[in-house]
Amino acid sequence: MIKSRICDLLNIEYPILQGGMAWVATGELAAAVSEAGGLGIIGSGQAPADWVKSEIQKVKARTSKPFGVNVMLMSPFLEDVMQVILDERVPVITTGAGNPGKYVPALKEIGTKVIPVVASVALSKRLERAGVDALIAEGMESGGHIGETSTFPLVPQVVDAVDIPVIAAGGIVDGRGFLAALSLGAEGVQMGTRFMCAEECVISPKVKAVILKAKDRDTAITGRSTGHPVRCIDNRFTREFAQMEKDGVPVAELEKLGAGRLRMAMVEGDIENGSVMSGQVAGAVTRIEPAAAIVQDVMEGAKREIQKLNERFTF
Ligand code: TUI
Repeated sequence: MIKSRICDLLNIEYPILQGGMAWVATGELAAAVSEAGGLGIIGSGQAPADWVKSEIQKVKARTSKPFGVNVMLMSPFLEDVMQVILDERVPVITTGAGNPGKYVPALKEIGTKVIPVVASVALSKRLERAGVDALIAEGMESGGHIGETSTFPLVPQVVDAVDIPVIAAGGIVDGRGFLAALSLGAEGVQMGTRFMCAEECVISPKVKAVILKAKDRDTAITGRSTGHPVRCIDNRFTREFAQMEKDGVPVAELEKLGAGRLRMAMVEGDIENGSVMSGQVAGAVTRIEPAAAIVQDVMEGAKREIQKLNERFTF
């Protein structure tokens, strides 16, 4: 049993959150993770509010345990999605790609726990002052939209800067990473890439195959020139995009080129022309298995690692 303030705050058994990945984390996956004792999170991405509502209802039909919704703050449907979260009294909201400060009072008023994803100490301090319940400090080992600091330097600096609980994300895939995160001062972890290969994850099997085949150096970052760096599996599209950035193609044109690519990969299974967003840990994901097996493996692995440390070192 490894319990933390995160378990009490969120009313969950294990301090493991499943990343709210756009086009990936549907109600099926979120329900499976929550039912397994972690926190499943629906990824609303740039989806319209009625899609988010139906995924919330899917989770509620499958589990009575707490779950979350991730809100991508660059979504064109942001206000409507926030309203659905309020109407449905979603237990937990995580946010990404921006500052959710102005939404905190309304969410807190109905008892929704607010846990923004941050990539810097400055935003962490601002959000603690705004009254959020916890933070997810996400290193740039993560897939998708990322900051510029890696998990090892980021997490302890955020932990030292705030009093609220911190959850580590980015580069965590097993019990070793879980334990490392706790050593850095985190009280829980969020994992995305490994849950992409959960049986309950509804993405194209072609994407799962790409993750399983990936090695340690198979991701690439594009979009730095647009101000929105994104980590994906290196493919035809990332190479074309990188060349255009090098050639100085205007930002507006690059953004147009990137639109719809995540769906193209995750839903349509176009693994060469779509954005196969994935963390650097893709190389360490080796099998497709139920979400519950992933949660159990991380917890069991962490306990084994504690034993190993005690055998290997004298404290
Ligand atoms: O949000 C993510 N990862 C994502 S979102 C996404 S969907 C997407 N679609 C099209 C273009 C781009 C993305 C795919 N992956 N992770 C959480 C995260 N948030 N990582 C980094 C940040 C972040 C970055 C800057 C949070 C706040 C921030 O600064 C805001 C401020 O105002 O200071």
